[in-house]
Amino acid sequence: MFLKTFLRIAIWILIVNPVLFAGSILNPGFEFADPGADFDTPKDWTVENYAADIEKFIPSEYSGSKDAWKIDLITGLEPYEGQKLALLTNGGSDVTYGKMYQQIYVGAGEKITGAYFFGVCDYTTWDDYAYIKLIALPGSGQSDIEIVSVNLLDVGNYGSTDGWVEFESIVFDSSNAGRYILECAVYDQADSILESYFALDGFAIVPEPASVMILLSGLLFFRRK
Ligand SMILES: [Ca+2]
Ligand SMILES: [Ca+2]
Repeated sequence: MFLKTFLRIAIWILIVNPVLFAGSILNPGFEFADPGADFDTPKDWTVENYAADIEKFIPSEYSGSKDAWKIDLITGLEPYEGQKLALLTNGGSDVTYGKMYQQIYVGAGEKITGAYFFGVCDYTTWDDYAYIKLIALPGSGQSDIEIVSVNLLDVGNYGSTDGWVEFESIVFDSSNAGRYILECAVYDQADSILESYFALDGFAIVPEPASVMILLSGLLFFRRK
């Protein structure tokens, strides 16, 4: 009797649960845009200052140098996946950051993956920085979770990452699964004259095979008894 009940619950967790409670991000690959006056923004993402939905990132000439960038400045940066990517910048002497965010759900046994590019036109000690993080909803009892944190010191003066850098979050469990604000931003550390860029693409919420294995091994353990 107990075994039957347990098997039913286990099967429900394995089959029904991922369908009902699988995580979701809207427009995770930035393939869809909301038309804007100066630039299109990524659909389903709330944008502050500059976050553009573009087909290719070709750095324009601006006040900051890109002498140590590790991408071809002429051909630019192609999307990591699909036809489009999102580009954030803190450019503009009166704008100190660019940001986009949306509320997401991430389930137990899942992790968030994707790719970013970070390029600075600034130098130490004006350490511009960028991040991807989950912000806990008020009253949820959860804590903020950092996914990516990258700083001018990581790429050097007037430097950049070597193209796209793949990232993945922690694997969530029943204690921290739930709703969060997924926020991506690039900030000026001190001056806002020399800009930096943070490109993002290919976000996904994927099941971690190990957590499925733990469920399956638990099931086999009970079968043996
Ligand atoms: Ca894309
Ligand atoms: Ca700056």
